[in-house]
Amino acid sequence: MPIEPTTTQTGTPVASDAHSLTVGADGVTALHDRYLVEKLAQFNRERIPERIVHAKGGGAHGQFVVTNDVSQYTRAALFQPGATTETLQRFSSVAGEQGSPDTWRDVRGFSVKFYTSEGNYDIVGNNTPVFFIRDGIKFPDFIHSQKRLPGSGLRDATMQWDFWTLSPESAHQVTYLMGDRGLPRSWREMPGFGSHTYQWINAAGERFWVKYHFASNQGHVEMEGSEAELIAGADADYYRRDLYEAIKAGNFPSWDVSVQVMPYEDAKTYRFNPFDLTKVWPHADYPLIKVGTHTLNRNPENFFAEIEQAAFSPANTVPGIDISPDKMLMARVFSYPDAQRYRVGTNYTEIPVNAPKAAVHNYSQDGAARHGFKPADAPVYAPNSLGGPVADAAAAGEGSWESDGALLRAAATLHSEDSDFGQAGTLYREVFDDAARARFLDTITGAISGVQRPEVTERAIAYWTAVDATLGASLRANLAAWAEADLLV
Ligand code: HDD
Repeated sequence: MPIEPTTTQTGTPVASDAHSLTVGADGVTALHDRYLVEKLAQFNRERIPERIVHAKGGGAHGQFVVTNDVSQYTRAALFQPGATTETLQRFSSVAGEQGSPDTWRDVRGFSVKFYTSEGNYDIVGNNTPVFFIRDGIKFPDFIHSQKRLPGSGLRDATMQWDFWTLSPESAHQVTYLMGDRGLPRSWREMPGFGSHTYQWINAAGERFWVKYHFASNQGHVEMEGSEAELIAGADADYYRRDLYEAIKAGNFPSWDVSVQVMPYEDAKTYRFNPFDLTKVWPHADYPLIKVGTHTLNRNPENFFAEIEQAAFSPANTVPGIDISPDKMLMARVFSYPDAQRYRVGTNYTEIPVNAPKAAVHNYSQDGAARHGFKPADAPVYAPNSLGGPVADAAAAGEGSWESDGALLRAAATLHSEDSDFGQAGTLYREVFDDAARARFLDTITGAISGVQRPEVTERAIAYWTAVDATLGASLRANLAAWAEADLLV
Protein backbone atom coordinates (compact mmCIF):
# COMPACT_ATOMS: atom_id res chain seq x y z
CA MET A 1 0.00 0.00 0.00
CA PRO A 2 1.39 3.45 -0.86
CA ILE A 3 2.12 5.56 2.23
CA GLU A 4 -0.23 8.53 2.37
CA PRO A 5 1.18 12.01 3.11
CA THR A 6 0.32 13.31 6.59
CA THR A 7 -2.30 16.05 6.44
CA THR A 8 -3.93 18.59 8.72
CA GLN A 9 -7.42 17.86 10.02
CA THR A 10 -8.73 19.67 6.98
CA GLY A 11 -6.83 17.45 4.57
CA THR A 12 -3.89 19.64 3.54
CA PRO A 13 -0.50 17.85 3.28
CA VAL A 14 1.97 18.99 5.97
CA ALA A 15 5.71 19.49 5.53
CA SER A 16 7.06 17.76 8.65
CA ASP A 17 5.96 15.40 11.44
CA ALA A 18 9.07 16.13 13.46
CA HIS A 19 10.20 19.74 13.12
CA SER A 20 8.27 22.88 14.03
CA LEU A 21 8.69 25.99 11.95
CA THR A 22 11.36 28.19 13.55
CA VAL A 23 13.30 31.31 12.67
CA GLY A 24 16.65 29.64 12.10
CA ALA A 25 17.41 26.17 13.49
CA ASP A 26 17.82 27.56 17.05
CA GLY A 27 15.32 30.38 16.78
CA VAL A 28 11.80 31.07 18.07
CA THR A 29 8.77 29.10 16.93
CA ALA A 30 6.43 30.67 14.39
CA LEU A 31 2.82 30.85 15.65
CA HIS A 32 1.61 30.39 12.11
CA ASP A 33 2.90 26.80 12.06
CA ARG A 34 -0.75 25.76 11.94
CA TYR A 35 -0.02 22.03 11.98
CA LEU A 36 1.97 22.38 15.21
CA VAL A 37 -0.81 24.50 16.75
CA GLU A 38 -3.57 22.14 15.57
CA LYS A 39 -1.69 19.06 16.79
CA LEU A 40 -1.08 20.46 20.29
CA ALA A 41 -4.58 21.91 20.60
CA GLN A 42 -6.28 18.73 19.47
CA PHE A 43 -4.14 16.69 21.87
CA ASN A 44 -5.17 18.89 24.80
CA ARG A 45 -8.79 18.06 24.05
CA GLU A 46 -8.49 14.27 23.69
CA ARG A 47 -10.10 13.50 27.04
CA ILE A 48 -13.74 13.88 27.91
CA PRO A 49 -14.69 14.10 31.59
CA GLU A 50 -14.55 10.70 33.21
CA ARG A 51 -17.83 9.33 34.55
CA ILE A 52 -18.57 10.78 38.00
CA VAL A 53 -19.02 7.17 39.17
CA HIS A 54 -18.05 3.93 37.42
CA ALA A 55 -15.14 5.71 35.69
CA LYS A 56 -12.97 2.60 35.32
CA GLY A 57 -14.43 -0.09 33.15
CA GLY A 58 -14.32 -2.12 30.00
CA GLY A 59 -16.74 -3.85 27.70
CA ALA A 60 -17.59 -5.68 24.53
CA HIS A 61 -20.27 -6.23 21.93
CA GLY A 62 -22.57 -9.23 21.95
CA GLN A 63 -25.87 -10.79 21.22
CA PHE A 64 -28.99 -11.59 23.22
CA VAL A 65 -31.00 -14.61 22.09
CA VAL A 66 -34.46 -15.40 23.47
CA THR A 67 -34.77 -19.08 24.41
CA ASN A 68 -38.09 -19.16 26.31
CA ASP A 69 -41.55 -17.69 25.82
CA VAL A 70 -42.30 -14.79 28.19
CA SER A 71 -44.72 -13.08 25.80
CA GLN A 72 -47.51 -13.49 28.37
CA TYR A 73 -45.68 -10.88 30.49
CA THR A 74 -44.30 -8.36 27.98
CA ARG A 75 -44.91 -7.27 24.42
CA ALA A 76 -41.34 -5.94 24.08
CA ALA A 77 -39.96 -7.13 20.72
CA LEU A 78 -36.56 -8.06 22.17
CA PHE A 79 -38.15 -10.61 24.52
CA GLN A 80 -40.41 -12.31 21.97
CA PRO A 81 -39.71 -15.95 21.02
CA GLY A 82 -37.10 -16.23 18.28
CA ALA A 83 -35.73 -12.71 18.72
CA THR A 84 -32.00 -12.05 18.50
CA THR A 85 -30.71 -8.59 19.41
CA GLU A 86 -27.28 -6.97 19.05
CA THR A 87 -25.93 -5.68 22.37
CA LEU A 88 -23.14 -3.71 24.01
CA GLN A 89 -22.03 -4.43 27.58
CA ARG A 90 -19.89 -2.37 29.94
CA PHE A 91 -18.48 -3.55 33.28
CA SER A 92 -17.04 -1.13 35.82
CA SER A 93 -16.00 -0.37 39.40
CA VAL A 94 -17.97 2.31 41.24
CA ALA A 95 -15.63 4.46 43.29
CA GLY A 96 -12.23 4.39 41.61
CA GLU A 97 -11.06 6.80 38.94
CA GLN A 98 -10.12 5.94 35.33
CA GLY A 99 -6.72 4.47 36.17
CA SER A 100 -7.71 2.75 39.41
CA PRO A 101 -6.94 -0.95 39.91
CA ASP A 102 -9.72 -3.27 38.82
CA THR A 103 -9.35 -5.46 41.90
CA TRP A 104 -10.03 -2.86 44.61
CA ARG A 105 -12.98 -4.11 46.68
CA ASP A 106 -16.11 -2.52 45.22
CA VAL A 107 -19.52 -3.15 43.71
CA ARG A 108 -19.20 -3.78 39.94
CA GLY A 109 -21.34 -2.14 37.26
CA PHE A 110 -23.09 -4.43 34.79
CA SER A 111 -24.80 -2.48 31.99
CA VAL A 112 -26.25 -3.88 28.81
CA LYS A 113 -27.53 -1.93 25.83
CA PHE A 114 -29.91 -3.83 23.53
CA TYR A 115 -30.19 -2.31 20.04
CA THR A 116 -33.80 -3.46 19.56
CA SER A 117 -36.09 -2.97 16.58
CA GLU A 118 -38.18 -0.65 18.81
CA GLY A 119 -35.31 1.54 20.01
CA ASN A 120 -32.47 1.08 22.49
CA TYR A 121 -33.22 -0.69 25.74
CA ASP A 122 -30.65 -0.46 28.54
CA ILE A 123 -30.43 -2.60 31.67
CA VAL A 124 -28.04 -0.56 33.79
CA GLY A 125 -27.28 -2.77 36.76
CA ASN A 126 -24.65 -4.07 39.14
CA ASN A 127 -23.25 -7.42 40.29
CA THR A 128 -25.43 -7.12 43.41
CA PRO A 129 -29.24 -7.25 43.55
CA VAL A 130 -29.60 -4.31 45.98
CA PHE A 131 -28.12 -0.87 46.63
CA PHE A 132 -26.83 1.22 49.57
CA ILE A 133 -29.68 3.74 49.68
CA ARG A 134 -33.32 3.90 48.68
CA ASP A 135 -33.79 7.54 47.68
CA GLY A 136 -31.81 9.24 44.90
CA ILE A 137 -31.58 12.47 46.90
CA LYS A 138 -28.86 10.77 49.00
CA PHE A 139 -26.74 9.60 46.03
CA PRO A 140 -24.28 12.54 45.79
CA ASP A 141 -23.68 12.36 49.59
CA PHE A 142 -23.14 8.62 49.43
CA ILE A 143 -20.62 8.93 46.58
CA HIS A 144 -18.78 11.84 48.24
CA SER A 145 -18.33 9.66 51.35
CA GLN A 146 -16.79 6.85 49.26
CA LYS A 147 -14.50 9.03 47.13
CA ARG A 148 -11.85 11.43 48.46
CA LEU A 149 -11.41 14.02 51.21
CA PRO A 150 -11.32 17.54 49.80
CA GLY A 151 -8.11 18.49 51.62
CA SER A 152 -5.80 15.51 51.39
CA GLY A 153 -7.38 13.95 48.30
CA LEU A 154 -7.32 10.63 50.16
CA ARG A 155 -10.03 8.03 50.58
CA ASP A 156 -11.16 7.81 54.16
CA ALA A 157 -12.64 4.94 56.20
CA THR A 158 -14.06 7.35 58.78
CA MET A 159 -16.37 9.11 56.33
CA GLN A 160 -17.34 5.85 54.64
CA TRP A 161 -18.49 4.30 57.93
CA ASP A 162 -19.95 7.57 59.20
CA PHE A 163 -22.24 7.68 56.15
CA TRP A 164 -23.11 3.98 56.20
CA THR A 165 -23.89 3.81 59.92
CA LEU A 166 -26.04 6.95 59.71
CA SER A 167 -27.83 5.34 56.71
CA PRO A 168 -28.83 1.94 58.12
CA GLU A 169 -30.65 1.05 54.89
CA SER A 170 -27.11 0.45 53.52
CA ALA A 171 -26.59 -2.71 55.67
CA HIS A 172 -27.74 -5.23 53.06
CA GLN A 173 -25.49 -3.86 50.29
CA VAL A 174 -22.51 -3.34 52.62
CA THR A 175 -22.87 -7.03 53.57
CA TYR A 176 -22.56 -7.91 49.86
CA LEU A 177 -19.67 -5.47 49.39
CA MET A 178 -17.64 -6.72 52.37
CA GLY A 179 -18.48 -10.32 51.49
CA ASP A 180 -16.99 -12.34 48.66
CA ARG A 181 -19.12 -10.53 46.06
CA GLY A 182 -16.91 -7.46 46.56
CA LEU A 183 -13.98 -9.19 44.81
CA PRO A 184 -14.99 -11.15 41.69
CA ARG A 185 -12.19 -13.14 40.00
CA SER A 186 -13.17 -11.59 36.70
CA TRP A 187 -16.07 -9.74 35.08
CA ARG A 188 -16.79 -12.95 33.18
CA GLU A 189 -17.30 -14.87 36.41
CA MET A 190 -19.77 -12.58 38.14
CA PRO A 191 -23.54 -12.34 38.01
CA GLY A 192 -25.51 -9.24 37.01
CA PHE A 193 -28.76 -7.78 38.25
CA GLY A 194 -31.09 -5.06 37.02
CA SER A 195 -31.48 -4.51 40.79
CA HIS A 196 -34.53 -2.25 40.56
CA THR A 197 -38.05 -3.47 40.00
CA TYR A 198 -39.25 -2.68 36.48
CA GLN A 199 -42.68 -2.93 34.91
CA TRP A 200 -43.55 -5.26 32.04
CA ILE A 201 -46.69 -4.76 29.97
CA ASN A 202 -48.07 -7.50 27.71
CA ALA A 203 -49.97 -7.16 24.41
CA ALA A 204 -53.29 -7.09 26.29
CA GLY A 205 -52.08 -4.19 28.45
CA GLU A 206 -51.71 -6.30 31.61
CA ARG A 207 -48.97 -5.13 33.97
CA PHE A 208 -46.35 -7.09 35.96
CA TRP A 209 -43.39 -6.17 38.18
CA VAL A 210 -40.08 -7.77 37.21
CA LYS A 211 -36.49 -8.08 38.38
CA TYR A 212 -33.66 -9.10 36.00
CA HIS A 213 -30.98 -11.69 36.81
CA PHE A 214 -27.91 -12.56 34.72
CA ALA A 215 -26.26 -15.83 35.85
CA SER A 216 -22.75 -16.33 34.47
CA ASN A 217 -22.18 -19.55 32.54
CA GLN A 218 -18.51 -19.26 33.57
CA GLY A 219 -19.62 -19.79 37.19
CA HIS A 220 -19.54 -17.26 40.01
CA VAL A 221 -15.99 -17.13 41.29
CA GLU A 222 -14.36 -14.68 43.68
CA MET A 223 -10.82 -14.01 44.87
CA GLU A 224 -9.24 -13.62 48.32
CA GLY A 225 -8.46 -10.13 49.60
CA SER A 226 -4.71 -10.81 49.71
CA GLU A 227 -4.69 -11.95 46.07
CA ALA A 228 -6.72 -8.92 44.99
CA GLU A 229 -4.23 -6.60 46.70
CA LEU A 230 -1.28 -8.20 44.93
CA ILE A 231 -3.01 -8.00 41.55
CA ALA A 232 -3.98 -4.36 42.20
CA GLY A 233 -0.26 -3.57 42.35
CA ALA A 234 0.88 -5.85 39.54
CA ASP A 235 -1.84 -5.35 36.93
CA ALA A 236 -4.32 -2.51 37.43
CA ASP A 237 -6.21 -3.54 34.28
CA TYR A 238 -6.64 -7.18 35.29
CA TYR A 239 -10.38 -7.47 34.55
CA ARG A 240 -10.20 -5.40 31.38
CA ARG A 241 -7.36 -7.55 30.07
CA ASP A 242 -9.10 -10.81 31.04
CA LEU A 243 -12.26 -9.92 29.12
CA TYR A 244 -10.40 -8.65 26.06
CA GLU A 245 -8.13 -11.68 25.85
CA ALA A 246 -10.93 -14.19 26.40
CA ILE A 247 -12.96 -12.71 23.55
CA LYS A 248 -9.90 -12.40 21.32
CA ALA A 249 -9.21 -16.12 21.87
CA GLY A 250 -12.80 -16.97 20.86
CA ASN A 251 -13.69 -17.88 24.46
CA PHE A 252 -17.00 -15.96 24.51
CA PRO A 253 -18.48 -15.36 27.97
CA SER A 254 -22.23 -15.78 28.35
CA TRP A 255 -24.96 -15.23 30.91
CA ASP A 256 -28.37 -16.86 31.30
CA VAL A 257 -30.95 -14.12 31.61
CA SER A 258 -33.97 -14.71 33.87
CA VAL A 259 -36.68 -12.63 35.47
CA GLN A 260 -38.67 -12.78 38.65
CA VAL A 261 -42.25 -11.80 37.86
CA MET A 262 -44.60 -10.39 40.47
CA PRO A 263 -48.30 -10.05 39.63
CA TYR A 264 -49.19 -6.35 39.62
CA GLU A 265 -51.58 -6.58 42.58
CA ASP A 266 -49.10 -8.41 44.86
CA ALA A 267 -47.03 -5.24 45.25
CA LYS A 268 -49.39 -3.71 47.80
CA THR A 269 -49.37 -6.62 50.20
CA TYR A 270 -46.01 -8.33 49.62
CA ARG A 271 -43.98 -8.78 52.83
CA PHE A 272 -41.21 -6.49 51.53
CA ASN A 273 -41.76 -3.18 49.76
CA PRO A 274 -41.06 -4.33 46.18
CA PHE A 275 -39.92 -0.83 45.13
CA ASP A 276 -37.29 -0.57 47.86
CA LEU A 277 -33.91 -1.08 46.18
CA THR A 278 -32.34 -2.30 49.44
CA LYS A 279 -34.48 -5.46 49.33
CA VAL A 280 -34.49 -8.66 47.28
CA TRP A 281 -37.48 -10.84 46.49
CA PRO A 282 -36.62 -14.30 47.84
CA HIS A 283 -36.71 -16.84 44.99
CA ALA A 284 -39.06 -19.01 47.05
CA ASP A 285 -41.65 -16.22 46.67
CA TYR A 286 -40.95 -15.41 43.00
CA PRO A 287 -38.87 -18.06 41.20
CA LEU A 288 -36.57 -17.31 38.29
CA ILE A 289 -38.12 -17.61 34.84
CA LYS A 290 -35.55 -18.08 32.06
CA VAL A 291 -35.77 -15.65 29.15
CA GLY A 292 -32.64 -16.12 27.06
CA THR A 293 -28.87 -16.03 26.80
CA HIS A 294 -26.54 -13.08 26.49
CA THR A 295 -23.13 -13.70 24.89
CA LEU A 296 -20.21 -11.30 24.40
CA ASN A 297 -18.44 -12.11 21.16
CA ARG A 298 -16.73 -8.98 19.78
CA ASN A 299 -14.10 -6.69 21.26
CA PRO A 300 -14.29 -2.97 20.62
CA GLU A 301 -12.13 -1.81 17.74
CA ASN A 302 -11.71 1.55 19.43
CA PHE A 303 -12.05 1.75 23.21
CA PHE A 304 -12.82 5.48 23.28
CA ALA A 305 -15.44 5.35 20.53
CA GLU A 306 -17.26 2.24 21.73
CA ILE A 307 -16.74 2.08 25.51
CA GLU A 308 -15.74 5.52 26.80
CA GLN A 309 -18.44 7.28 24.79
CA ALA A 310 -21.07 4.62 25.50
CA ALA A 311 -24.05 6.14 27.26
CA PHE A 312 -26.22 3.66 29.17
CA SER A 313 -29.35 4.91 30.88
CA PRO A 314 -32.32 3.48 32.79
CA ALA A 315 -34.34 6.11 30.88
CA ASN A 316 -33.90 4.04 27.71
CA THR A 317 -36.97 1.80 27.78
CA VAL A 318 -38.97 0.25 24.92
CA PRO A 319 -42.68 -0.50 24.37
CA GLY A 320 -43.78 -3.17 26.87
CA ILE A 321 -41.20 -2.16 29.50
CA ASP A 322 -41.34 0.74 31.92
CA ILE A 323 -39.93 1.89 35.23
CA SER A 324 -41.55 1.45 38.66
CA PRO A 325 -42.22 3.80 41.58
CA ASP A 326 -38.72 3.12 42.99
CA LYS A 327 -37.39 6.52 44.12
CA MET A 328 -33.83 5.61 43.14
CA LEU A 329 -34.90 4.58 39.68
CA MET A 330 -36.87 7.77 39.10
CA ALA A 331 -33.81 9.83 40.12
CA ARG A 332 -31.60 7.79 37.78
CA VAL A 333 -33.95 8.40 34.85
CA PHE A 334 -33.03 12.08 35.15
CA SER A 335 -29.39 11.66 36.12
CA TYR A 336 -27.91 9.51 33.33
CA PRO A 337 -28.95 11.50 30.24
CA ASP A 338 -27.96 14.65 32.14
CA ALA A 339 -24.49 13.18 32.84
CA GLN A 340 -24.13 12.15 29.22
CA ARG A 341 -25.09 15.56 27.80
CA TYR A 342 -22.31 16.98 29.98
CA ARG A 343 -19.76 14.17 29.56
CA VAL A 344 -20.19 13.27 25.89
CA GLY A 345 -22.15 16.23 24.49
CA THR A 346 -25.65 17.36 23.60
CA ASN A 347 -25.88 15.10 20.58
CA TYR A 348 -24.43 12.02 22.28
CA THR A 349 -27.22 9.83 20.87
CA GLU A 350 -25.90 10.45 17.33
CA ILE A 351 -22.55 8.78 18.13
CA PRO A 352 -22.53 5.35 16.46
CA VAL A 353 -22.27 3.34 19.71
CA ASN A 354 -25.29 5.14 21.16
CA ALA A 355 -27.36 5.52 17.99
CA PRO A 356 -30.33 3.15 17.79
CA LYS A 357 -30.78 0.65 14.98
CA ALA A 358 -34.45 1.74 14.98
CA ALA A 359 -35.30 4.86 12.97
CA VAL A 360 -35.47 8.20 14.84
CA HIS A 361 -38.40 10.51 14.05
CA ASN A 362 -38.93 13.66 16.11
CA TYR A 363 -38.53 17.43 16.06
CA SER A 364 -35.24 17.76 17.91
CA GLN A 365 -32.64 19.68 15.92
CA ASP A 366 -29.25 21.41 15.92
CA GLY A 367 -26.98 21.78 18.97
CA ALA A 368 -23.20 21.37 19.30
CA ALA A 369 -21.58 18.94 16.85
CA ARG A 370 -24.88 17.83 15.28
CA HIS A 371 -24.32 16.06 12.00
CA GLY A 372 -27.65 14.38 11.22
CA PHE A 373 -30.08 16.75 9.48
CA LYS A 374 -33.55 16.26 8.09
CA PRO A 375 -34.58 17.15 4.53
CA ALA A 376 -35.13 20.87 3.97
CA ASP A 377 -38.90 20.45 3.56
CA ALA A 378 -39.41 18.33 6.72
CA PRO A 379 -41.68 20.07 9.23
CA VAL A 380 -39.90 21.40 12.33
CA TYR A 381 -42.85 21.54 14.76
CA ALA A 382 -45.77 19.46 15.97
CA PRO A 383 -48.68 19.38 15.49
CA ASN A 384 -48.36 20.00 11.76
CA SER A 385 -50.42 19.27 8.68
CA LEU A 386 -47.36 18.36 6.61
CA GLY A 387 -47.14 14.65 7.34
CA GLY A 388 -44.50 14.85 10.11
CA PRO A 389 -44.25 12.17 12.82
CA VAL A 390 -47.14 11.93 15.29
CA ALA A 391 -46.87 10.48 18.81
CA ASP A 392 -48.86 7.29 19.26
CA ALA A 393 -49.71 6.01 22.74
CA ALA A 394 -50.53 2.53 21.41
CA ALA A 395 -47.09 2.26 19.77
CA ALA A 396 -45.35 3.54 22.91
CA GLY A 397 -46.75 0.75 25.11
CA GLU A 398 -46.03 2.71 28.29
CA GLY A 399 -46.71 1.34 31.75
CA SER A 400 -48.54 3.05 34.58
CA TRP A 401 -49.39 2.78 38.24
CA GLU A 402 -52.00 4.28 40.49
CA SER A 403 -50.98 6.93 42.95
CA ASP A 404 -52.79 9.62 44.86
CA GLY A 405 -51.89 11.51 47.96
CA ALA A 406 -50.44 14.78 49.14
CA LEU A 407 -47.14 16.04 47.78
CA LEU A 408 -44.71 15.19 50.59
CA ARG A 409 -41.25 13.98 51.57
CA ALA A 410 -41.37 10.69 53.45
CA ALA A 411 -39.74 7.29 53.73
CA ALA A 412 -41.17 4.52 51.55
CA THR A 413 -44.22 2.71 52.93
CA LEU A 414 -43.26 -0.10 55.30
CA HIS A 415 -44.46 -3.59 54.45
CA SER A 416 -44.85 -6.31 57.08
CA GLU A 417 -41.25 -7.59 57.09
CA ASP A 418 -39.44 -4.40 56.08
CA SER A 419 -36.46 -3.52 58.25
CA ASP A 420 -33.04 -2.18 57.43
CA PHE A 421 -31.17 -5.13 58.87
CA GLY A 422 -33.39 -8.20 58.29
CA GLN A 423 -32.28 -9.23 54.80
CA ALA A 424 -28.63 -8.38 55.61
CA GLY A 425 -28.87 -10.85 58.52
CA THR A 426 -30.39 -13.50 56.25
CA LEU A 427 -27.57 -13.02 53.73
CA TYR A 428 -24.94 -13.34 56.47
CA ARG A 429 -26.51 -16.35 58.24
CA GLU A 430 -28.14 -18.30 55.43
CA VAL A 431 -26.27 -17.53 52.21
CA PHE A 432 -22.67 -17.22 53.47
CA ASP A 433 -21.05 -20.46 54.70
CA ASP A 434 -18.66 -20.64 57.69
CA ALA A 435 -15.59 -19.82 55.60
CA ALA A 436 -17.34 -16.86 53.93
CA ARG A 437 -18.48 -15.58 57.35
CA ALA A 438 -14.88 -15.79 58.64
CA ARG A 439 -13.58 -13.83 55.61
CA PHE A 440 -16.38 -11.31 56.08
CA LEU A 441 -15.47 -10.70 59.73
CA ASP A 442 -11.86 -10.23 58.74
CA THR A 443 -12.78 -7.77 55.99
CA ILE A 444 -15.04 -5.58 58.12
CA THR A 445 -12.52 -5.61 60.98
CA GLY A 446 -9.84 -4.41 58.58
CA ALA A 447 -12.09 -1.75 57.07
CA ILE A 448 -13.38 -0.45 60.41
CA SER A 449 -9.94 -0.45 62.01
CA GLY A 450 -9.13 2.46 59.69
CA VAL A 451 -11.88 4.62 61.29
CA GLN A 452 -10.37 7.52 63.24
CA ARG A 453 -13.37 8.58 65.38
CA PRO A 454 -14.36 6.29 68.32
CA GLU A 455 -18.06 7.21 68.09
CA VAL A 456 -18.11 6.07 64.44
CA THR A 457 -16.44 2.78 65.42
CA GLU A 458 -19.08 2.29 68.14
CA ARG A 459 -21.84 3.01 65.64
CA ALA A 460 -20.27 0.49 63.24
CA ILE A 461 -20.30 -2.19 65.96
CA ALA A 462 -23.97 -1.38 66.71
CA TYR A 463 -24.74 -1.57 62.95
CA TRP A 464 -23.26 -5.08 62.62
CA THR A 465 -24.84 -6.13 65.92
CA ALA A 466 -28.21 -5.19 64.43
CA VAL A 467 -27.40 -7.39 61.42
CA ASP A 468 -26.37 -10.28 63.68
CA ALA A 469 -25.71 -10.16 67.44
CA THR A 470 -22.93 -12.78 67.32
CA LEU A 471 -21.25 -10.95 64.46
CA GLY A 472 -21.34 -7.70 66.46
CA ALA A 473 -19.70 -9.37 69.48
CA SER A 474 -17.00 -11.00 67.30
CA LEU A 475 -16.32 -7.69 65.61
CA ARG A 476 -15.84 -5.91 68.95
CA ALA A 477 -13.43 -8.64 70.12
CA ASN A 478 -11.58 -8.64 66.80
CA LEU A 479 -11.16 -4.85 66.72
CA ALA A 480 -9.76 -4.93 70.26
CA ALA A 481 -7.36 -7.75 69.34
CA TRP A 482 -6.21 -5.92 66.18
CA ALA A 483 -5.68 -2.68 68.12
CA GLU A 484 -3.60 -4.54 70.71
CA ALA A 485 -1.54 -6.27 68.02
CA ASP A 486 -0.98 -2.85 66.45
CA LEU A 487 0.29 -1.45 69.77
CA LEU A 488 2.74 -4.35 70.12
CA VAL A 489 4.23 -3.79 66.67
FE1 HDD B 1 -25.33 4.74 38.51
C1 HDD B 1 -23.09 5.15 35.99
C2 HDD B 1 -25.77 8.13 38.70
C3 HDD B 1 -27.50 4.36 41.17
C4 HDD B 1 -25.26 1.41 38.04
N1 HDD B 1 -24.50 6.33 37.60
C5 HDD B 1 -23.62 6.30 36.55
C6 HDD B 1 -23.37 7.62 36.08
C7 HDD B 1 -24.15 8.47 36.84
C8 HDD B 1 -24.86 7.65 37.79
C9 HDD B 1 -24.29 9.97 36.70
C10 HDD B 1 -22.44 8.01 34.97
C11 HDD B 1 -23.19 7.99 33.68
C12 HDD B 1 -22.35 8.47 32.54
O1 HDD B 1 -21.62 9.45 32.68
O2 HDD B 1 -22.46 7.85 31.46
N2 HDD B 1 -26.37 6.00 39.74
C13 HDD B 1 -26.49 7.35 39.58
C14 HDD B 1 -27.50 7.86 40.48
C15 HDD B 1 -27.98 6.79 41.19
C16 HDD B 1 -27.28 5.62 40.72
C17 HDD B 1 -27.93 9.30 40.60
C18 HDD B 1 -29.02 6.77 42.27
C19 HDD B 1 -30.06 7.55 42.32
N3 HDD B 1 -26.17 3.18 39.47
C20 HDD B 1 -27.09 3.22 40.51
C21 HDD B 1 -27.59 1.89 40.76
C22 HDD B 1 -26.96 1.06 39.86
C23 HDD B 1 -26.07 1.87 39.08
C24 HDD B 1 -28.63 1.55 41.79
C25 HDD B 1 -27.12 -0.39 39.64
C26 HDD B 1 -28.12 -1.11 40.03
N4 HDD B 1 -24.30 3.50 37.26
C27 HDD B 1 -24.47 2.16 37.22
C28 HDD B 1 -23.62 1.52 36.13
C29 HDD B 1 -23.16 2.75 35.30
C30 HDD B 1 -23.49 3.90 36.25
C31 HDD B 1 -24.23 0.37 35.38
C32 HDD B 1 -24.03 2.95 34.08
C33 HDD B 1 -23.22 3.42 32.97
C34 HDD B 1 -21.94 2.97 33.34
O3 HDD B 1 -21.88 2.68 34.73
O4 HDD B 1 -21.05 2.84 32.53
O5 HDD B 1 -22.54 0.82 36.65
